[in-house]
Amino acid sequence: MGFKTGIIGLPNVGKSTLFNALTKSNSAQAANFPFCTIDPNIGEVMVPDHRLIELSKISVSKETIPTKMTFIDIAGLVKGASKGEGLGNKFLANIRECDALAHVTRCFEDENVTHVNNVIDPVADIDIIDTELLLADLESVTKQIESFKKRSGKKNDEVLSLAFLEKAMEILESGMPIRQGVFLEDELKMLRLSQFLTSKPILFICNVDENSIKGGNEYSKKVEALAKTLKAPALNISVSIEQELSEISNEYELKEFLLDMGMNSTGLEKLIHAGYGLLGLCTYFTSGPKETRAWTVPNSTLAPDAAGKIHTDFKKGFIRAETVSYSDFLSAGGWLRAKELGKVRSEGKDYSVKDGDIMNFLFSN
Ligand SMILES: Nc1nc2c(ncn2[C@@H]2O[C@H](COP(=O)(O)OP(=O)(O)OP(=O)(O)O)[C@@H](O)[C@H]2O)c(=O)[nH]1
Ligand SMILES: [Mg+2]
Repeated sequence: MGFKTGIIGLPNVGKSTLFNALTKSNSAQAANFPFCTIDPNIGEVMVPDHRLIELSKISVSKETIPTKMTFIDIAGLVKGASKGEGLGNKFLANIRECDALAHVTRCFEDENVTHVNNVIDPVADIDIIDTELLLADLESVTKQIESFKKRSGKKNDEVLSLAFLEKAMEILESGMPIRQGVFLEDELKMLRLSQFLTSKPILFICNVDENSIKGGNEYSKKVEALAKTLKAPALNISVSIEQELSEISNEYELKEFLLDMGMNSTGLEKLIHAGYGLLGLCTYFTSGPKETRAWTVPNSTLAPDAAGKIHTDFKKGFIRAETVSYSDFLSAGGWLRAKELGKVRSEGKDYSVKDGDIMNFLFSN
C-alpha cells in the first residue's frame, strides 16, 4: 500500500519544478508555458526520518531502508476543466487516483514567468480549481444517482447507498467540498470508496520567492488565512530553493545551506510531515543487524495488520509483537539492554501501533 500525493494547481505555477526537486530527478519537463505537463509524472520519494539513521547505528544494521511516498505531478487545471477544457477530464481522472492533494499556488512575482490569468492572486486561483473539482463531483454524483434510480431493485450489491449519494449531492450543491461534510460511521466507509475529488484531504503549498521563505509574503498570508477557514494546512515552500537543495548531496553542506536561508527543514520534510498528518499516517520500525527499516501505516493500525505489511504470513500466524518505544530503545542502546531494563512490551492482537514503535513480530507458520 503506497500513499500517493497528487500535485495540482493552475498551469505554470511550478508543479513540475517542485516534483523534480522532490524526486531529485529531471523526469518531468518544466518550462515557462502553460500545459507543459500533459501526462502525469510519477515518482517515489524516500521519506527522510532521522530516527531511522539513529536506529540503524545502534543495531549496526547492514542495510537502512526508508519508507517511500509517491508523488504524482498532474497537468495544470483551468476554468472549464470539468467540462473538458484544457484536456480537463483526463487530468481529473489522474486526480481521482490520489490519496491526498498538494495544491501549489503561485505566491511569487516574476514578470518573466507567465501566469495564465495575468495576475498574481492565489486565492482566486484556488477558487478556480476548487470550483472545477466541485463541478466534476457534482456531475459524477448526478450520474450515479440517475443510474442508481434506473437499476434500483435489480441489484443488491450496491456499494454506495442512494441516501449517501443524495447527501453528497446536497453538500456539493451548497458549494462545499465533500471533505467538509459531516458523515456517520457507515457513511465514512462509503466515502472512502466513492472517490470524490473534493473528499480527498488537501494541503496548500505557497510557492514563495526565496526572500519570503521565512515569514511568507502578502500572497502566502492570504492563502494561509483561507486554509485556516478550510482547516487545511498551508506550507511556504520556495520551489527555486528546493531546486537548489535537490542538487546538494552532502549532508553538511545541506545543513549549512538551510542555516544560511534561515530554514529549519527542507520543503520535502515539511511536505512529508504535513502529508502524514493529513493522511493520518505513522511510522513504525524494524531494526536488527540485517536491516533497519521504516514502515508506514495509518494511525491506530492493529499489530497483526502492521505485521501483514511486511509479509502476509506475519499477519496470518501472528502470535505477539515485542515492542519498544523509540526513546526507550535509544536510551537503552538496543534490543538486549531494553529487554533487561523491562522496556520491551509484549503486545497482542489488539495493540494499536504507535508512531516510533520498534517492533519484532513473533508468528507461527
Ligand atoms: N521565479 C520562479 N520561477 C519558477 C518557480 N517555480 C517554477 N518557476 C518557473 O515557472 C515555469 C513553470 O514551471 P513548471 O514547473 O513547468 O510549472 P507547472 O505548474 O508544472 O506547469 P504546467 O505543467 O504547465 O501546468 C518554469 O519556467 C519554472 O522555471 C519559482 O519558485 N520562482
Ligand atoms: Mg508541469
